[in-house]
Parts: sequence; C-alpha cells; structure tokens
Amino acid sequence: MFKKILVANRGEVALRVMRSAREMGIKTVAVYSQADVNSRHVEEADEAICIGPAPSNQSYLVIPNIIQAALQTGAEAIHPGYGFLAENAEFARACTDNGLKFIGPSPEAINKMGNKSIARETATAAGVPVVPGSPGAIETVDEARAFADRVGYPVLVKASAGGGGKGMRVAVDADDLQKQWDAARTEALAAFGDDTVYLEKYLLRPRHIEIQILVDQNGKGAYLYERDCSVQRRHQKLIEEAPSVALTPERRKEMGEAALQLAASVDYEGAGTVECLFDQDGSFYFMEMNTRIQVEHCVTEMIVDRDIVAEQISIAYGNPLSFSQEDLSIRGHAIEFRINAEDPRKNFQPSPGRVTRFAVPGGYGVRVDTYLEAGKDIPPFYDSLVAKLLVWGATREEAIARGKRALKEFHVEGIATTIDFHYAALDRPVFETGEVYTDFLEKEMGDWDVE
Ligand code: MV4
Repeated sequence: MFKKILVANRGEVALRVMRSAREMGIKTVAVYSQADVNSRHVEEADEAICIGPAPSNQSYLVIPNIIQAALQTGAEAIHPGYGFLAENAEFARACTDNGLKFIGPSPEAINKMGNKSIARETATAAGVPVVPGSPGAIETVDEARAFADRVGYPVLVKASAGGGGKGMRVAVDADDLQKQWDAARTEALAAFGDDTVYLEKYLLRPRHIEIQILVDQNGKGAYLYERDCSVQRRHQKLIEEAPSVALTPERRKEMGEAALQLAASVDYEGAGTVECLFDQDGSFYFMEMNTRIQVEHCVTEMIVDRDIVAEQISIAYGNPLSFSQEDLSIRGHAIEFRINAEDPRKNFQPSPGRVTRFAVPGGYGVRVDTYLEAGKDIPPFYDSLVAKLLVWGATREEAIARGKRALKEFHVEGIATTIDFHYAALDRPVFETGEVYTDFLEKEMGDWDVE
C-alpha cells in the first residue's frame, strides 16, 4: 500500500480522506492556505505544508504548489477530495508527469465527462439513455426551432460547457425561443467563455437520482446503488437520501448497470457518480458524470456498509475492488443534511465568522462529518459547508424521526446555519410521503420563516 499520501483539500473532506488513510496505515500530508493555519485538517495530518495566501486561486488551486508539497514530503499519491482541483484534468496530468498517483480517473476520462455535449454523446454511444435532445451543438436559432417543433415544447437551451444550472433556459413556445436562446448564450459566454449550446426536451418535475460506482484498474466495477438528491436550492444540494423511494429493484439494477457501462466506455478508474434525471413516468436519463468523490458519498456508505474513500485509495494503488456486486445489498435508509454557514432567513447569504458554540448530535444511527469546533473562525474564502449530519434508520420513517431528533440536538452559535431550515423541510407532509422533486424547496419552503 502507499506509505504516504497528500490530501489536496481542506475542511471536512480533507479530514474524511485522512481518516481512511490513517486506518489503512498510510501517513498523510495536509496542505493549507494562510487562512487555515489553525484548521482541524492541519492538526490531524502527520505533516502539513502551507501552499499560499487565503484566496483559493493563490493556494488550493495552484497546481505547482501542491505538486511541490507532495514531492518535498515524499508523498506517493494525491487525493483531491471534491471541489478545487478534483475534476481538473490538467492537475491529474501534472500528478502523473511528476511520478505521483492521482487518486481518481485518467485525464482523458475527466475531459470526456467534463464537457456536457461530449459526455452526452459518450453516454449515447454506451447505450445509456439521454434526454431527447439535439445530437450535438446547435448553431442557429432556426435549427433550434426545427428541433423544438420535432420534440415539442417546453424545451431547454443548455450550455455545452455548463454545469450548476448556469446557461440553462426553458423556452415554453416558439415565440419564447429566440429570447431564451439569446439569454442562454449570453450567460454561457459570461460563465464559461464559450457560448456553444444544445437543446433538450424539458422534463416537468423530475427527480435527481445519481448512481455511485467504483471501478478498479482491471475494469472490475460495482454500483453502490443510488442517492436521491432532489432537494436542492439553486442547484446546490441540501438534503440527500438513499435509497430513492422512486426506484423499483428492476429500475435500480438497470440504472446501476447503465452507469457501469458508461464508465467502462471511457476506461474509468476509481469512484464516480452518474447523475440522472428521473422522470415522472419512470424513465431515467443521463445528465452528467462526476469524476470524483462527492459530498454526499457518506449516504451510500451508511446503507452499504463500505468505506468508499478507502476503496478509492486501494484501487488507486492497483488493488482489485475488495467486493463484488453480489456482495452488496441495501440496509435501511440514510439521509444527509448539509449544514452550511448560511442564513436561510437572508436568502442563504454566507455567514462566516467566529463559532462560539458547536455541540454536535450523537447516538445510534448518527454520523457527523465536520472540521469545525467552538472557538474557531470560519474563513469567508471557501464554500459554506461546515458539517454534514447523516442519520440512518431501519426504514425511511425511522431515518426521518432520527433526523429531526439529531437536528434538534445540533447547537451552533455565533454564526447562522441551515439547521432549523432542515428541520422545517423534514417536517413537511410531502417530505414524509416521499413525493419530493427538484422543485421541493421552491414549492414547499418558499415562505419559510420561524417565529
Ligand atoms: C433538466 C431539467 C429538466 N429537463 N433537463 C439543472 C442542473 C443541470 N445539471 C440540469 N438541470 C436540469 N436539467 C431537462 N431536460 C431540470 C433540471 C433541474 C434540476 C435538475 C436536478 C436537480 C435540480 C434541478 C432543479 C431545477 C432544474
């Protein structure tokens, strides 16, 4: 096994990766910015190297500084976590060029999945269904109109380089199309420096369902079932659960196998997630593939009883996947709540600052992944996720009850958080029935405020 790895990240995910590494007998190197000198991931690592000033484009995103830290400390591999450089093919290439193993897929696989329209074509070629859409980029609004007339309105104009809902516009009829076409292209150019767009049939009230996979260097893979991440706000996930109440065992198997086929078609290696839209009629469509570990991977860990990060590291070393598809089964139900330093009463505006109290819930079926402690400052430079609260229950109903209990027991003072917003969301009758779609927050929580 590797003797030492570098974790190119901060916050809860840096700790998460270091925990698995330590259990595997691997020494860890943390990197940190000047704003993170007193951060928990620095304390828990065996060694730590400062890689620059607070802004991420001067520290966590500076490839040469991270490579230098790995070479200087004798780390053999780099785990990128999520965010920052995790899906940067150039970074994966720089690792390899310097004799370091990038814990993740090849630069080629990252690139193929990083471009929306190439990813769509790859999925189609692998036999994975995609939302009915234009085969590739659409050049003119006349071409767009011809396509929309064929599949019917509403249609979605989507940026090829897009992500996170940017450069995405719904056109409800032919009159609307010119306007939405212009808007999507302008937004795409501003956000990605590329105004290439394509069209899709627009699905009404879909669910966001994603499949977790792991594939070793010999191409042996397994799907670790799905997560339902329909509860999102402006394309930021807030609550994730597994399994999805919407899937039959047959659909689950079909989606899992499709995800593995897609992975095989790009010689995928490591952990990955295939994100799908799940339509009201039971059809599923490929949306995108995330070529990294995700924030919500722990939801899956709780229902399959496997350490996904440990498996990632082991695969990167060249070991075979430690289990087969037949060894896996779903046990119970898990839900994750993202605890963000944001004020849900002020349009979720970031709420960095000093934390004066940080009392985390515990007990049976509760997991909290966090880097935060009372007395620490949350720097304003990075994302606002400060903790993940995960609950497990034998049934979904039990998981919801445990979630409410744990949220009530989570006390954070000094900053605003999403804790009581989560409680209110769980308390909605539609959450209990599982009739939760991507418009849940808009529809159910639009007027939310507490006493
Ligand atoms: C869609 C869609 C409906 N129809 N595509 C939003 C983010 C981007 N990655 C894809 N998104 C959507 N694509 C078609 N053809 C609805 C959404 C969508 C959505 C998807 C997942 C989770 C939350 C969402 C919220 C609004 C819209």
